[in-house]
This record gives sequence, structure tokens and C-alpha cells, in this order.
Amino acid sequence: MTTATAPNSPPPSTSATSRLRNVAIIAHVDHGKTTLVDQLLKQSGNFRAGELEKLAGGQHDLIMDSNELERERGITILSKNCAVDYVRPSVDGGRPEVFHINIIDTPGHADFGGEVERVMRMADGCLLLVDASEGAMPQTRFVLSKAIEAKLKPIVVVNKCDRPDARIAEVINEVFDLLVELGADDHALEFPIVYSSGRAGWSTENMDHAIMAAGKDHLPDDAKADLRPIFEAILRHVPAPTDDVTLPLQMLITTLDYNDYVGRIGIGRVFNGQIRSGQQVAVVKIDGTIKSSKVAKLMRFAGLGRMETDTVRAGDICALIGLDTVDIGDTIADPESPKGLPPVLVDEPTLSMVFRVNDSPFAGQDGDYVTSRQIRDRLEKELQHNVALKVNFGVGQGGEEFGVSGRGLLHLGILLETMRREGFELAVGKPQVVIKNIEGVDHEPIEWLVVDCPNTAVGSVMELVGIRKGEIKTMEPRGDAMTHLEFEIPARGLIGLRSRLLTATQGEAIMHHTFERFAPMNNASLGRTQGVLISIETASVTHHACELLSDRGVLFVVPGEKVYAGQVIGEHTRDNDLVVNITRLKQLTNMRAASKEATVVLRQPRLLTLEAALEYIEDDELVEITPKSVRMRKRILDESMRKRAERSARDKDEV
Ligand SMILES: Nc1nc2c(ncn2[C@@H]2O[C@H](COP(=O)(O)OP(=O)(O)OP(=O)(O)O)[C@@H](O)[C@H]2O)c(=O)[nH]1
Ligand SMILES: [Mg+2]
Repeated sequence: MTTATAPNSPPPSTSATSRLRNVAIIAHVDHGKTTLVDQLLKQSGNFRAGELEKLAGGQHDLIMDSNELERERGITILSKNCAVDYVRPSVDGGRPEVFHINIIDTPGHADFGGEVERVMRMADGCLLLVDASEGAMPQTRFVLSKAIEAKLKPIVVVNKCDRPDARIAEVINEVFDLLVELGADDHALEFPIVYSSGRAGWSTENMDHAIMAAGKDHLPDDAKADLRPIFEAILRHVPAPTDDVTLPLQMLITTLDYNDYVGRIGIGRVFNGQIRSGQQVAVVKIDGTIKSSKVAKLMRFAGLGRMETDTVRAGDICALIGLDTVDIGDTIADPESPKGLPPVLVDEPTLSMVFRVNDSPFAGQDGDYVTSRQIRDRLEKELQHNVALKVNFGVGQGGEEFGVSGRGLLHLGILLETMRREGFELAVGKPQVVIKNIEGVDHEPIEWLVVDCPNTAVGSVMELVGIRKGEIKTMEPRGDAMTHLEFEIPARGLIGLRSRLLTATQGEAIMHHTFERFAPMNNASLGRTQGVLISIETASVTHHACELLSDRGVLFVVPGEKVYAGQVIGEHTRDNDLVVNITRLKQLTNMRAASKEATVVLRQPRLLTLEAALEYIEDDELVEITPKSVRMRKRILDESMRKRAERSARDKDEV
């Protein structure tokens, strides 16, 4: 691409606000945001050949998804800033113009919606990516509504046009309908459209060309097409910042980063005035209190990293080092006139879980950090930068448990997975939806659920969602073989639904949900419909016992694995819990019967991931998490004590 700046010549100045753009990339999960940002970085010409490729990795081989769990799971967890200097070739023989484009890649998963809303405050425009085949999905709707609220006019990028099942014209209609439904003004309804394949690295404004590209790896009539139409759309449709550099300093912190050497790093946009390295500033907190502090280091975004600089002017995005107490939502202001900007919203938690010390018979065998004190310290550290997290220290019996609330199962699951990799052991209780009391009445969150499944599985999907009090709202065909279903469902009903849907559809269903509204609590119980198999012994699982129990249900364990009394080792075919001996040894006999000696192939066990186990358990159960294993157990391990507790709970209910 001809936009490259030679790596050794100093780039022309990009500090003039007219040549500055701040753009956020927003979309439903997996619609290709990070892949597009990677390609924009590669095609910017700001890097030497091969320099970026070395940094790519993980499931999707991406540069920007840089953290370990992002790479493993192929999703973006944290929003990230990067910047490119785009050189627009001169049209009439004049000097080429260089634009500094700050790009904010956002996560698409519903649990991180609040973060998207927050980081959008840094932008003056957004690219709304929509998958050319999947079309507008629940999170497309959510992020678009937030963009409209923030008065950002979207540039619609119909992405993945290379997909053989692309349906570009329909997808554009869906986006238009969504904008009308969300009450966008006329200005937003005339949205610019670019068609692209972020992965193949091309884009075009010509819809007919894009339609012809379905199933191909480049535009049929233009094998050299690149992402310049996207760069140009950003320059043309994202307004340059108009913030006033002559006013007293005001900068809003929207993201926090942390580094062991320098501590907290506050990231945000300067809305008024300018900020200098070494400057004394006032930190205006959300509650209005003011602290005095000094900027030790100031950095501007450049490529994948940050570059130290002396001054950052209104309209630009920067990172500050040296303000130890800085938090999301703080305004960094002029000490002479310390005024706060409208604060960013920090999302209310929607799901909560109890974290406590692991007291199973296998406690302490795998982990380095096992005490209540260590868990407390770790949670306190997490609270410093994980803003959507809340911890109620000291709940439960003896105040030894922690009530941890977050934005959803993925949000809390990622924290647990991170802790486990650091060497922690702990036990956690069933995730509970956070109930809100509105004018004296308990309200529960209702979610908008979308399921795409093969036509043959529609019956079982409807049944599964129906049991969980989901109400069908829309049902329409998607191509010849698939059906698109939309439901409203209590958030409680979603817990455990994903794994069931995947089992019922042989892994072919795709499900997504987002928060819709709060509604008065429906008292129907939405718990598990089947009971579990519980081990009665502490020993190793035997092949023989697995064989004997195979018609009692599906096992969660494999022969050779060590289990303890009270551990949940399988799912019963009936609705009651059953205590079984999964460690039984074969009786030795002198008789040899050829038929008995034949090796029996065991039914496939169901091995649950951490999140699947969290979704699976009931109130009287716990998930035990250690660096090496995830086990499910009854809270009360001893069978007779458990029975007694169940009886007294039943008696209490009847009174
Ligand atoms: N066919 C096709 N696949 C693409 C394209 N862009 C991305 N993908 C694939 O889509 C998947 C998701 O891509 P990502 O870039 O991680 O999507 P994302 O929107 O950043 O996802 P989240 O950040 O988790 O919301 C990956 O498997 C990509 O290889 C494209 O242009 N065409
Ligand atoms: Mg991503």
C-alpha cells in the first residue's frame, strides 16, 4: 500500500487537531473487530515488514488480543487503545497529509458492555461492524444504542463479506431498522457504509463488488483492494475533535492500566486545555472530593505502544503515570479551577457468587495460596482495576466468605481462571442473579435471547427455553437449514442453558443474550431438572464402577481420578440425588468367563469446564477450584449430616 511512511524519516507533525481522529470499533461478539484493527495496523505502513507478525498469537492469531486468556479463548476481554499515522497521498501534487488516528478496540461480549460504553467517551465517531451473514445481533443493538446516546454517528462496516453465506442487502436493512427503532436522528439514518473483509484486508464502498466477493478471498475485479476506503471513511466521517485548548485543563479517566514498576496508569481523553509532563494537577473524584497530585510521565498512543511526550492538547487521548490514587471516572483538572466532567457510569453488577476457602479433603494439594487471608488480599488487589467488580468482605458463617459480584458468568469466570493460574485454591457457590428492589417490589433482570439453530433442532430449543420461562418473540428462517429465534427470558433461566442447548443441538446452536430490563420477580423455580450422582467413598474411580453405573446417568469423572465422599461425580437420569460407589473394585473370582473379560468401552464422560461447572451447581453445592482441577461437591460432604440439613430445611419451608 502506498500510504507507508519510511521508517527512518521523521513523520510530519500530527498534533494539529484537524489531523487527529478518535474512533472506537464496536460490534457484537466475533464480528471481526480485533482482526480489522490488526489489519489497519499492518496496512498503516507504520511498521517494518514482519515486525507485527511476530507479535500475533492465540486462537485467532491476533496482535491486539494480547493477554493470555484472550489468546486462549479467542475473545477480547479488555478494550485497548492503539494509534496509527495514516498518510493520505496528495491529490494535486501538494504535500501528503498525515493523520493521527487513535483507535479503540472494544470487547463484544455482553458482560463487558459497560466497558464499551465507557471507552466510547474517548471517541468522536465509531465503526459499527456487522457480520455480513449473522447481521444485527443483540450486542449490535446494545453498542449502537450507546453510540447514539453518546451522539456518535456510526460508519457501518459490513464485515466478513467474503463469507459464502453473506446476505449484505438484508443486513443493511437490519441495521437501518435498528437505527429507526433506537430513535436515531435523521443524520444518523444516512449512515455511510463500507463493505469489507477484515481478515482478507480489503474494503470497498461498492455494494455490487462486495456481493460478488462472497466465497472468495479477494474482490473479484480488484485483487489489490486494501483498507484505504475504511481509513478514508474515518477521515471523512469522524469529526476532528473541536475541544478547546485555551480553557483550563479537564481530562476524563476512562480506563486503568497497571504495571508493577510504575503502578496505576490512568488513560483517557483531554477535553479541555492541555496537560504537561511534571505538571501539578487536581484529581476530582466522582464524589466531588479533590486531591492534589503530580503527573510523573505523560504518554501519547503510537502504534501498539505509547510514546513519552511533554504536552497533550485537548482532543487527544493519553496515558498518565504517577497519579497513584487515580480511578475510572476521575477528572484530572487545573488546580486553579478544579471542575469535574460528567462522570462515566460504572456498571451495576448483575451476578453474584460466594467465594470461600477450599475445605475439601483434597484442599492444599495443588495450590500455593489457600487461606482466607490470601483470597481477601487477592480480591482487594483485583478491585483496584476491575471496576465492574464488587466484593462484600465477610459474609456467611463466621464472616469467612466473600460475596463477589460482577457483570456475568464470563466476567467472574475469568477472574477465577486467572486466580487459579496464579496458584490459588478456593470454593465458590452457585451464581445468583442480583435482584433489585424497586419501590418495595423485587425485580429481576430480563434478557433478550437470540438462538440460531438447525431447523431440525427448533423443537428441542423451544422446549429447553420454555422450561426456563423464556417467551418466544420472533422466529424466522436463516437460509435453508437454519432458524433464527428470539426470546425474552429471566436472567436466572440463562444459567446452565448454554451447555444444554449445545448438547441438544450437537453443538450447532449459537446463542447470545443481552440485558433488556428489570421486571417484577417471577417466583417460579428455574433450577436443575435432574439430580446428581454423589460419591460415597474417598478413593480412585474404577473402570468397573463406571461400567456398573453407566445406566444411572452421565459421569463427570474418568477411571483413575481421585474423588472424595460428597463429591458430585455425575448426573442422575432421574430428578433425585443418588449416593453411589464409584470406587468399587471388581470381586476377584477364580472362574474365567471369556465374555466378562472383554474390555467394555465406557460411555463418554461429560468433562465440565470451569464456567460450565459454575452454571451447573445448585444452592447446596460448591465448585472447588484448584490450579489442577475443577470439581463439584455438596456443601455438606457427610451423607447423614446432609440428609439432616435437608430435612430441617424442608420442615422450615412447611412451617
Ligand atoms: N470469514 C471471515 N472471518 C473473519 C473476518 N474477520 C474476522 N473473522 C473471524 O472471526 C472470528 C472473530 O474475529 P475477532 O477479530 O476476534 O472478532 P472480535 O469482534 O474482535 O471478537 P470479540 O472481541 O471477542 O468480540 C475469528 O475467527 C476471525 O478469524 C472476515 O473478514 N471474514
Ligand atoms: Mg476482539
